[in-house]
Amino acid sequence: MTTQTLGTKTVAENYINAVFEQLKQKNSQQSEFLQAVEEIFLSLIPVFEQHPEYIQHNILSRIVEPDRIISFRVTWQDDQNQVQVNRGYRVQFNNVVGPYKGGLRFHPSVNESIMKFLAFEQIFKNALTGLPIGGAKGGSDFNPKGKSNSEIMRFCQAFMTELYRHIGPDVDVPAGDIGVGGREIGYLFGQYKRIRGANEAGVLTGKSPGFGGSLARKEATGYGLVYFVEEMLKDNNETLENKTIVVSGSGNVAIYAIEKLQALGAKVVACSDSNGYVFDPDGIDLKILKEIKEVKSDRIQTYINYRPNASYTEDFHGIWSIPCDIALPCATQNEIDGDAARTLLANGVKVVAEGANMPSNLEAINIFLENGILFGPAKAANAGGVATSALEMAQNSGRNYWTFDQVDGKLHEIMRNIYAESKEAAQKYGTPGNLVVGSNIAGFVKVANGMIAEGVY
Ligand code: NDP
Ligand code: 2IT
Repeated sequence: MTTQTLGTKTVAENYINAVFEQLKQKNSQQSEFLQAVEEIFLSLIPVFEQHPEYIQHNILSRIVEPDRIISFRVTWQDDQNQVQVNRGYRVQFNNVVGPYKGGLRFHPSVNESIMKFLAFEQIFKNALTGLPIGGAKGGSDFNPKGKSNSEIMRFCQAFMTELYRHIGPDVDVPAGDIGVGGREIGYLFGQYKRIRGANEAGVLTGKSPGFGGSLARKEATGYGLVYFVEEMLKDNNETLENKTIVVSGSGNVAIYAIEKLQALGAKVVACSDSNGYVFDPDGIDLKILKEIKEVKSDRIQTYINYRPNASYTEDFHGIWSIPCDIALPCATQNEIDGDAARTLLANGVKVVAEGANMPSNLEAINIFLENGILFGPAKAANAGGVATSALEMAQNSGRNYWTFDQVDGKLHEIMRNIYAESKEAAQKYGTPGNLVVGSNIAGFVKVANGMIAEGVY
């Protein structure tokens, strides 16, 4: 662990350090996974000091080991009839609170470490929503960029041909993540249905509302993030009105965060993709952004063809040098390092909230917290997506649909509750205002208590 815990001697700290050391030895190559675990472990020291029963039940050693990791070959044919091979994963980490639940990521960087970090975080995020969902993640090192629609379809069908035997509406319910949106979920669902010979709508979420999908699921992560930021601001007698905001990424989470921010009177001046970022001093034109990304699947660079005052810079990380009141990283893990955090700080940022999973590294988080920045951690701030997935599961079980406003209203309430619970846990355990500690503890306690109640297994 970092110096924060070195040289200390309490029973709780010794236990936490020992489990982490063992984990490091066993998983020495898995830097993202170790990073996610370290962040949570650092938050849990006060909890273990007050709850020796968690040590007695050896909760930490149990919780860091996934229930199972499924890895499989995905073989498919490209448009030139060449046979291609990718690796697929599903990490079923913990189902104490409910069926395994979490997205699928299709991106060339996908490996076991990234799958495990995402699935591990999902356990606590999902518990925080207050809904009965456990933690999982899956995906493939398949690169969707440049693939035709037919290739995407054949890949999704091949992926599901292996995955179907491991999932089910009461077992494990995948959804989207990077590179997996409504189109991919449709192809995956079609294949699952054909293989099973039954329409089990609740096996996947993020479906089209035409065949069991929930209204507002597409918008939910971005909207939920903004509802969470509103709560943070409200506690400081502030609103989003006229705030200057930088949002990284230009995918599902970024687009719908921008939509809600603009509806609430904020000005979003920049967004990005993995090649670079655009700065639009007049405010990002959402209609153009949607046209580029959702209709044409084009690069963000083309935005400047439509907007003469906008500029493009070929450097994804440079986006954090744009002065703003609020920064919302919505692209990927570790996109904000210590240097980016210091730059944001020097330029006067007041609020940072994470739409992506683990976008800030540990150094960046510490810089934000030490300098009094209002910091909304991913597990809490981006939980609106998976929460609405759970609402989709509820609608599928009830064989009905709720209206957009009904779902959005429930999402709003869930985000308010997550904020309140995280804030309360931070206060209770001696770090008022620290939502990293608060959300980690609030999520962890639900899972740990469930593990004790359900017995050793
Ligand atoms: P999308 O695939 O829709 O969009 C991802 C965006 O991030 C794209 O602009 C993409 O650029 C950029 N990006 C992806 N990988 C990288 C990278 N390695 N470096 C730089 N830029 C990158 O994904 P989502 O919007 O769904 O997901 C974004 C983040 O939000 C992820 O961290 C995901 O885990 C998290 N999240 C998503 C939820 C959901 O419901 N979808 C829920 C909660 C969290 P490019 O097009 O160039 O690849
Ligand atoms: O990281 C996430 O929470 C997601 N990608 C959404 C998962 C889900 O099951 O909706």
